[in-house]
Amino acid sequence: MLIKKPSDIRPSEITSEANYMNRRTFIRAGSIAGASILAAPAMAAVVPDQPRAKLQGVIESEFSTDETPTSYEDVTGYNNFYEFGTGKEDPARYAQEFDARPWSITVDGHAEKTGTFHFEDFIKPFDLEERIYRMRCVEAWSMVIPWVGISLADIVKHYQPTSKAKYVAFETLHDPVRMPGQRRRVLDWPYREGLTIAEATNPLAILAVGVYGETLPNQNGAPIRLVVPWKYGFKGIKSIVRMSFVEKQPDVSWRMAAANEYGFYANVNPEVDHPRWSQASERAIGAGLFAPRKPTLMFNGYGEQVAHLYDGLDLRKNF
Ligand SMILES: Nc1nc2c(c(=O)[nH]1)N[C@H]1C(S)=C(S)[C@@H](COP(=O)(O)O)O[C@H]1N2
Ligand SMILES: [Mo]
Repeated sequence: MLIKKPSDIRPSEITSEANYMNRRTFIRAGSIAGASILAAPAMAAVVPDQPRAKLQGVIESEFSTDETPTSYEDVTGYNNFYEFGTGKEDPARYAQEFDARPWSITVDGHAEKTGTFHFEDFIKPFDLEERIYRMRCVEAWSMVIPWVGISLADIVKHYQPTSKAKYVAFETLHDPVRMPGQRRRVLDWPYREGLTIAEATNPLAILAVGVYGETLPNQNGAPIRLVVPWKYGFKGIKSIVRMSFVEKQPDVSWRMAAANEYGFYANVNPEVDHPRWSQASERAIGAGLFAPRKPTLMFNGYGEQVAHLYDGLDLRKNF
């Protein structure tokens, strides 16, 4: 079971859980009230510009899994971030000198509000939440990661996309001086990703700014990266500098590289194999060499929350 239901809550947790839910309801009621006195979030999100700095005012999310998180060492030492090399240990080694400040994010396309914002101003209107999510890489390994992030739905709504906006596209910084892996054409830079508006406004999608209660290490996508727990890890684009509201399905990096292997949707699906390997089971990073592989769950176990997004869509064709 992934997400706690009331019946799973231990008696000792009930008081804090109830307080938390009340606070959450209050916060949501406040944001629905629009321009009223309750409109401001409980906390203006603030993220220190130092690596491994403690994040303050983080709300616990109701969406967390109750699985034990993967160790900090594995979460920050076994990564995919081709801008810093293609080996799993390259990002931790070669991203250390990267300075993720100053940072700005451009919001453009079909939205009422657009512009270029300092990272600090971009995150300020929102709440910071800790969400412990199960992550599944297309390479058939998985982790459980305590992200700290902002609801992507809240961010999207803030910019008021128009009816023409059918997708949200994201881009990573393109700077071969600061990101040495971009000097090789292993991908068509910048790294690009996208979601439908319905996916981007699903409550499970977040833009993460921290992990394990601290600011995001460079190798995990500082200062801000996407996390979509029901999709393969490659959808979780790192070090985002652009968010565009677009009408047509955007180009996305791995599909551009190999359209027969990687689709736009990239939903975790044990029934649809990658052309070169099975997607039916996964290896939990940190569980040890002899630990049995775990069966992979449809939508990574988040089906109850997201299956409706794909009603009527053939998930074999739209992989
Ligand atoms: N910009 C960028 N984002 C990226 C990647 C990348 O190479 N470049 N790799 C993706 C892949 S394949 C995975 S599995 C996740 C890994 O995230 P993590 O290292 O924080 O676990 O990042 C994704 N985001
Ligand atoms: Mo991945």
